[in-house]
Amino acid sequence: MDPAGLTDRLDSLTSWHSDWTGLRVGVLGLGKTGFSVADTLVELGASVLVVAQRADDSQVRLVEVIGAGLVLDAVLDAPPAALVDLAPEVLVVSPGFHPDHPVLVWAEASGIPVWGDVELAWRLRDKVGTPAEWIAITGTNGKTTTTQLTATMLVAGGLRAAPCGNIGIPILDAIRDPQGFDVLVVELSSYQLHSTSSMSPYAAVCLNVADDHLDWHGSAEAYAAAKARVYTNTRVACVYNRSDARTIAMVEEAEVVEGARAIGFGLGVPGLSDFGVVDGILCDRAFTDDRRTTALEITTVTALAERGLAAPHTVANILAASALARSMGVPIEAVRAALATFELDRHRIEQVATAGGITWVNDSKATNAHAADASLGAFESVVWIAGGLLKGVDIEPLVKSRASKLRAVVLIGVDREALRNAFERHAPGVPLFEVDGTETEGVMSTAVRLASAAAEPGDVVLLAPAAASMDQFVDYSDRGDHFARAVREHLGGGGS
Ligand code: UMA
Repeated sequence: MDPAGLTDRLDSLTSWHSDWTGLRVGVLGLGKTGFSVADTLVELGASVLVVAQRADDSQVRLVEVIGAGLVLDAVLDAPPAALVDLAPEVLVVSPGFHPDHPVLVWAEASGIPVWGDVELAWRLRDKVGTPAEWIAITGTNGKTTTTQLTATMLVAGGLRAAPCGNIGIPILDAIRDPQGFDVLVVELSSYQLHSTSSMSPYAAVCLNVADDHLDWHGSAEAYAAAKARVYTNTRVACVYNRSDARTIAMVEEAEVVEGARAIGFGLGVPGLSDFGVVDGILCDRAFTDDRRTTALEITTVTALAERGLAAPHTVANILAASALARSMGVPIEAVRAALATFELDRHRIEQVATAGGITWVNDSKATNAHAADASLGAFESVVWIAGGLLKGVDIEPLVKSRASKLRAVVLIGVDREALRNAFERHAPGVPLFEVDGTETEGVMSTAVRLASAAAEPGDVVLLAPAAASMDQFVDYSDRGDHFARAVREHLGGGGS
């Protein structure tokens, strides 16, 4: 097919009910995303070839069962012959593939359009009757909590809503749910936004932007530009963080649908059209009849503190979720009801034990400097367990700004040198211990032993690594589990 004809055909594929039969598609990756893409496209009658560097046995069998082709190539430094022979009309890429991957470079040079699964899902969203509205959530930190909380608020308001996307449920699985949804709350990573262009969400938020995934995007600007795409074509509410200049600029510069409102959130006193905090009361000053003179009370910081939800960044996430839910017309009473039962997922500022006046906190989810900064900000005097894979991010500003509240630091992981240098330069007075070695088992027990020796009554021992975990652990939850187990073993039943 000539390039113009090809473009026309792809442009016309905007519905589940379009004619996808015979469309030649390469699917790159065979994790959660790749399988959901292949399964969907085979169902639609497309001709699908999956290409991946690795896959487990059950995934390989499932691809056979659904009737897609599969090429496994551990190196994959060039497009496999079978993919070239297929001459795909579109390539659907899994988010973990780096944009410079040889197969993506080949696709670009060959004029083959590259979509992510979110792009495909947006086009297919009308499978089950009236398409669900989408609420799109991104940001460096807080995405998953905000996504879960928003979905909980929508359900409390009587809507059929589901969280999906980067949170772990492929969005193509959500749009194929036989019952359908009123609203999908879609957590989007910067990787997914990079390969999405048609989406037009009802409401969108970028919670915050700090350096992360620089090794993937190449620069802080490219990373922020990917995040900014969340607001493109937003129809009703662009929710932004009043204390993050980059999210404010994103909304100002976004191409949104005429009439979309900008709604701010932040820990300070809210302006008109904002969510904020006045005298310890979380308020909605955006969706009230008389927002000039009144604000609606959502809850209080004291009430949140009783339920472990009062860390400043958690309060910010609650305000953002409230803004998104209220933009969909959820009554304030339903927002309150959702907050009364909501619990943070594990590994997020999770109190593991207290013993001898020392509190042990697992915030393994703090996989970058920004998250670790928020975590350190929630405590007064900390023995900090940090380190892992730093992902190309400069750790010095964090060490410099938080040095004054550190009793001691325990370094783990492969990228210790950058952290050690940062401490030598900016916090030479903070006692520093290192856990040598990279095998998983001993790391946390040694770290816990060192931290325990350094901690004094009143201190918090905080696992908030500011780094990814894959150098030593399966993922952040595995890292957190190892920490919690090591703490319990160390305390030997002496903690609570
Ligand atoms: N693969 C290769 N070569 C590569 C990269 C991937 O062959 O260079 C193949 C392998 O077959 C591998 C598969 O691709 O098994 C994995 O694909 P993937 O890494 O894109 O991951 P998925 O299993 O498809 O999961 C993805 C998200 N993962 C990433 O973005 C890395 C999941 O987010 C998401 O939950 C899922 O889609 C459903 O939408 C996880 C994540 O770590 C939680 N996200 C990052 C984050 O939150 O920081 C962005």
